[in-house]
Amino acid sequence: MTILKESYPVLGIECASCVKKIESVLNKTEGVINVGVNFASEKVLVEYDDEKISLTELANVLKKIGYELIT
Ligand SMILES: [Cu+2]
Repeated sequence: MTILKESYPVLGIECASCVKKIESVLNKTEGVINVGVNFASEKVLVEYDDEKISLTELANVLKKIGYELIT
């Protein structure tokens, strides 16, 4: 497996509950190992197994809950 750890900007983060929501949804997503959302910089640091989930799939997970991952 290939573990990637990358930081991406996310559009739509407006408050602390957005941060919690993104973290909890991504933490439950198969292939995601670790997630950290930085509210001030509106970025998500995500560590994931790229054989289990692609960046496109990660972006789709966020899209479904109303956020846009900029890749
Ligand atoms: Cu919010």
